[in-house]
Amino acid sequence: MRRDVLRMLKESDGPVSGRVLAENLSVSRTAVWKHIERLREEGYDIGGAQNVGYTLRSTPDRFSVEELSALLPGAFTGQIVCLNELTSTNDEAKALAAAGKLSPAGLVVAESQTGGRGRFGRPWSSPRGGIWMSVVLRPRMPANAAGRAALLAAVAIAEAIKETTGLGAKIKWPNDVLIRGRKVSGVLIEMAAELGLLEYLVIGIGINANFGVADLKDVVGATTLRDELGRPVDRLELLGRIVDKLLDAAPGLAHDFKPVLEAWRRLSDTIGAQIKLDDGVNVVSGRAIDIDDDGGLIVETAPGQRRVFRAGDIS
Ligand code: BT5
Repeated sequence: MRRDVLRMLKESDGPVSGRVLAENLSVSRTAVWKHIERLREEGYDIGGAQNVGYTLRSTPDRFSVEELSALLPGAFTGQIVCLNELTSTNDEAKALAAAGKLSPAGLVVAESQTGGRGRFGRPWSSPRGGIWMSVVLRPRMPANAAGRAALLAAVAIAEAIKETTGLGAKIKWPNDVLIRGRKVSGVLIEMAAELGLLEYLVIGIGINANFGVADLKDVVGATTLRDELGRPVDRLELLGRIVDKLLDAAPGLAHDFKPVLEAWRRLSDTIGAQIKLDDGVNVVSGRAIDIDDDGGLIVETAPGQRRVFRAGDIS
C-alpha cells in the first residue's frame, strides 16, 4: 500500500489530494495520511497537507525494496533483497540462486559490505553510499560464454555513468571502469553450470558513488562519483539503467555479442596502449592490440608476435 501511495505521488506532475489517493487505493483518508507519515519517517520529503494535496519533493538516498521494485522490470518482482549491511552481495545472491530462488532474475543490494570481494579473492572496500549489487540472470547459453558477461557489465556501467552524470568513464581490460584513470567500479562474475549449460550468472558490481575516496581502506588509484562531480549522484537511477542494459543484452551473450564488443572497444582505455600484464604466472610487456570474440586480450609481445590472455591484471 505504501508503495502504491509512493507510485501515485511519483507519477503525478502536481500535488495529489488525500481524497484522490484514498479513492484510488480504496482506503480511508486517515489511512493515506498514516502512509504519508511513514514515508516521511523513511526520509521522503513530502510537502502539503490533507486538503491541499501531497507533493513528493525528494527521495532519500537509500535503497529499499519499494524503490527498487518500482524501478525494475517485472522479472524482478518479489525477487529483490535489499539489506543495510551484508558480508557480500555475491555470496548472498549465490546462496539464494543455488536454493532455486531469484528466478527468472533477481537482485541483491546492500548499503555496505563487510566482506566485499574482488577477483582472485582480493578484498573490495564497500563503505556506505556506494552501489554494491549482484544481479542474478539465467540466460540459456553454454557455460563457456559466461566470461562475456564481465565485458557486458563493464559496458553497462560505463554507459550508465555517462548517461546519469555526464562523466567520461573508460574501461580497463577486462572490466575495471575508470574516470580520469582512477578506478570507480569493478565487476566480479560468478556462475553455476551443469553439463556445460549455464544455470545462473551472478553479476557482482561495485561502484564508488556517494562517499569520498578517503572512506576507502587500503586502496590506491581509486575515485568516487561524488568526488568527481562535487555532488552526490542518483544511485537509484544509475542502478536502474545498469540493470536495464544487462537485461537487454544478456540473452544475446552466446550468439549476438558483437554489439557489446563494439561498445567495449569504443569505451576501452586499453586498446592501443603499452601495457604490462600479470596473468598470475608471468608478467609480459607489449602493446594491447584488440580483444577477441570472447574478450581475451590480444597483446603484441614482440614485433609480429601476438598472444591472447584470458585473465590477469594490467598496468
Ligand atoms: C574487482 O576486483 O574490481 C571486482 C569488485 C567487485 C565488487 C562487487 S561489490 C558487489 C559484489 N559483491 C562482492 O563481494 N563483490 C562484488 P579486482 O579487479 O580484483 O580489484 C580488487 C582490487 O581493487 C583490490 O585489490 C584493491 O586494490 C582495489 N579496491 C578495493 N576496493 C576498491 C574500491 N572500492 N574502489 C576501487 N578499488 C578498490
